[in-house]
Amino acid sequence: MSSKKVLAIVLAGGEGKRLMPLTLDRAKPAVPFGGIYRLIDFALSNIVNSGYLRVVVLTQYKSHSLDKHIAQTWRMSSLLGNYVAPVPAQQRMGKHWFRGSADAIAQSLNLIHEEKPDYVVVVGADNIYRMDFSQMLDAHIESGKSCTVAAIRQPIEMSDQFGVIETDSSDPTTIKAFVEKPTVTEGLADDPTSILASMGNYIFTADALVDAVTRDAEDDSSKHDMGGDIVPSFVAQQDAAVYDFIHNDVPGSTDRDRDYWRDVGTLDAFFDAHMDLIAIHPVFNLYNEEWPTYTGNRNVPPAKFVHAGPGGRVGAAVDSIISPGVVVSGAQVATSVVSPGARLNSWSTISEAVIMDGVSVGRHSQIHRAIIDKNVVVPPRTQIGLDPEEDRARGWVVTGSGITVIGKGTVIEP
Ligand code: ADQ
Repeated sequence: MSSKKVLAIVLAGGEGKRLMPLTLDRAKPAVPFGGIYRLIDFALSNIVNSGYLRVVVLTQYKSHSLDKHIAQTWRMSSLLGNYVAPVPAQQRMGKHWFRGSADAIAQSLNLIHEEKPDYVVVVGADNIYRMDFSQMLDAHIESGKSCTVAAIRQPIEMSDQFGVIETDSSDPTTIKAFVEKPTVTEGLADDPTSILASMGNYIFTADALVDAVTRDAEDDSSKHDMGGDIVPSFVAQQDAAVYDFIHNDVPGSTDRDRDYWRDVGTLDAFFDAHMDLIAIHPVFNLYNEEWPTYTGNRNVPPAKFVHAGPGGRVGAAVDSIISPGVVVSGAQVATSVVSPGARLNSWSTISEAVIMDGVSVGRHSQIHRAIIDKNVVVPPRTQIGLDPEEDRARGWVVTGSGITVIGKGTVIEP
């Protein structure tokens, strides 16, 4: 690992419109994930496991639960100068909040001036993956460029969701072109069905980043976006390198989950990423102790499974993640992720579902292919996810692939 001084910046101000209603009153990086985590825990765990212990988290939109989570979970000992600090929009460049993600950095340049790092690692906060940024830093230093963009192959039909990178075979590490969210019709030479997508993770030589965002802040024609404006400005000067995620080797990874990376920006992707966790041979393995994913320790009792008899049913779960503090009382759970404090009562059936904190499911209810946000009360004999038309008529969100989503705290009419 390089002994250079590194500051990590987590961009955590995204609104997450496409995750509504889960982002109705929380920032996207604070959305719960995987039973006991929040999305930002994956980026922060990668940073800390990479050995970078000075971290600022740039927040803006509905940041209360994010701030609380960071304060409770990620406060590090300041003895060695280590910290994870949430920083709200500073309004240093006029009375607006952050415009784009580059403006968030421009407004917080004082943090870079104070810390005087050699390199700045800038990462998004809403992807699920494991990555060792110290390996990417070694490649950044070796490339001699001022900006390095992490990249992964993605299906060509998803090109309009990503920054798309072009290189040429004579010099495969220099980025020749970078276009933010284009519609691409021609794939890679060796794989026409794929494009090389930016993962939204960057390493900059610190002085070059300061120059670029300072110049960008004064440019009224810019949208002040990292992918849309800052990266292309380095590419235009042939000063950007690509780091292919395929070369990143995180300790304890398996062949199955080594290149796992998922952008969970939509409800369907968010749901599918949960199903990835509970697959029998998980494509993303939470149980890798060599590269742990950290989160808050909540002091709740162990999960309990009750046979609610006589005449009742065995409380059971299979192919599922059941968090501490859950009571499965005579309910049958399959292929689901259940968060702390959920109460699942007799004769109810829950399958292919994401059940968040404190949800209670009354007797004889059925839940299938659904995401139920925190503290929702499901009364007895309720059906969720069985009839999309009926679910929509009740005011619930139903996604394109038929996942029903019920927002935080909804008390469903019996
Ligand atoms: P998007 O995720 O669509 O694409 P963006 O909405 O800017 O880009 O979000 C990137 C990260 O920045 C997220 O973590 C978000 O929360 C945060 N963010 C956005 N605006 C912010 C602001 N004003 N202040 C602080 N944080 C902010 C990006 C890249 C693409 C790349 C995909 C990969 O732009 O090139 O392909 O990520 O998912």
